[in-house]
Amino acid sequence: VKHPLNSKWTLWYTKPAVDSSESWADLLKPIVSFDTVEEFWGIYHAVPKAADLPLKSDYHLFRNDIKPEWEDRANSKGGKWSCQFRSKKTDIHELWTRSLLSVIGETIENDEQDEVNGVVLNVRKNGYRIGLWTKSCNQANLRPIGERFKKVLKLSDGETIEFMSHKESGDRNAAPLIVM
Ligand code: M7G
Repeated sequence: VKHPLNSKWTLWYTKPAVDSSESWADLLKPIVSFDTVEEFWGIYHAVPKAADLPLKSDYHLFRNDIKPEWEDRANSKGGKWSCQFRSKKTDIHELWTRSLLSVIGETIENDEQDEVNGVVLNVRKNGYRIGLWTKSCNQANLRPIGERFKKVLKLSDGETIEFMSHKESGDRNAAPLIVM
């Protein structure tokens, strides 16, 4: 017996660029899609763990046929909640697993909501970053999702997440829309 998820999900991978001739689009590829709990766990155990990924790589898990890009119709008016983990002591495997489960199990938002498009893990020199991508920049919708995301990421008091619209994310001087 297989237990269906509410949506189909696709895991994407961005491989690290070897040289600057490789574009964003060359580096980003879909790996596998699934729509049941059992398929999810099979894939989860088959792919490299978060802590074993190389620098400058990303995992992206996105709903249905949404591409993990700002340009996708579902993302273009939205943004992301993001949290940076600089400490080497962070158990990124656990936090990424919790993030994946909250998204595919849809506990990150209320039943009547349809805000969350996907979740992204960036592996960078200055640490890991987990981003939760949303359809809109509607603050009333985003705040409760952000509160849940902080619990998923086990943040302590004083640790914050930031929401940035994708439109502004290219602008180095832009301030986040929400910090909490
Ligand atoms: P990043 O991986 O979000 O952050 O973006 P980083 O600075 O920590 O590495 C790195 C670069 O990847 C951006 O400056 C863009 O050139 C490219 N890039 C990232 N994203 C998410 C997109 C996207 O959605 N669309 C396009 N066209 N390029 C992107």
